[in-house]
Amino acid sequence: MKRKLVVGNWKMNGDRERNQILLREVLQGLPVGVECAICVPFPYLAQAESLLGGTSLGLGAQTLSEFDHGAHTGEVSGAMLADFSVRYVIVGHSERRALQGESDSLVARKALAALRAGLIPLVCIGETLAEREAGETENVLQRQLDALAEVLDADSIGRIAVAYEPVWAIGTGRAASVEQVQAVLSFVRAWLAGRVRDAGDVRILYGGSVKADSAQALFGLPDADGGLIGGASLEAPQFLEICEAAV
Ligand code: G2H
Repeated sequence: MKRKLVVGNWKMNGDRERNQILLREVLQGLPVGVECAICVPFPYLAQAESLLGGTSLGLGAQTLSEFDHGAHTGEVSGAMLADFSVRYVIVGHSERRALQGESDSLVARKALAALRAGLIPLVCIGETLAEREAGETENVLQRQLDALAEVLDADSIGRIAVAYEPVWAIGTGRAASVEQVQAVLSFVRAWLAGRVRDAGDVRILYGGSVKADSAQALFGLPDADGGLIGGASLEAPQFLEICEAAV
């Protein structure tokens, strides 16, 4: 049976001392029966790799280059991430789409680069508040998903995870309602079913202001396979409660 996946996205937070405390606390309370991971900033990959070695907490990164090597100053390749025991990589987070101008097609190429390196891309999609209020949610998601299918073949799509993160719910404390989330997750599942044979095996996560008190209801939705957790992953007790809610 497909276990749920809960991934902490530290974003640009942490330092060596705090990371060590946080990771030790998380490792002490990690539940079984759920797959958990944390996506740390690049400079802390080595530290996290050594603390996580031999544990069941997976290591992830927050982005990668679309290229495998070469003259791309400041970029980090999938192979480099794999070299630090990274298993997951977030691609297309809305903060990068908005602040770094990452396009739908670049996100798709990054997902492909992750798969080439043997990583699992967590591909983020989601609409802004203006798009939702204009009734454009499904069109936006369709466009973001279709861009993936331009670059990834069916087998590759079967190896990604999709994270639905409504932009208006990110870091705002305003999580989407369970009805809103399920409606989108089933839309994504239907899109997957049109492209891959075992669409039910592809994990679809929800992200956006998930907290310990909202996690259970969100993870209980028929098409929810886990969550991508930002702010709440920076405090061990809260992150652990969220992981527990996915068991
Ligand atoms: C959405 C989420 C993690 P938060 O960005 O990717 O962050 O839980 O803080 O809204």
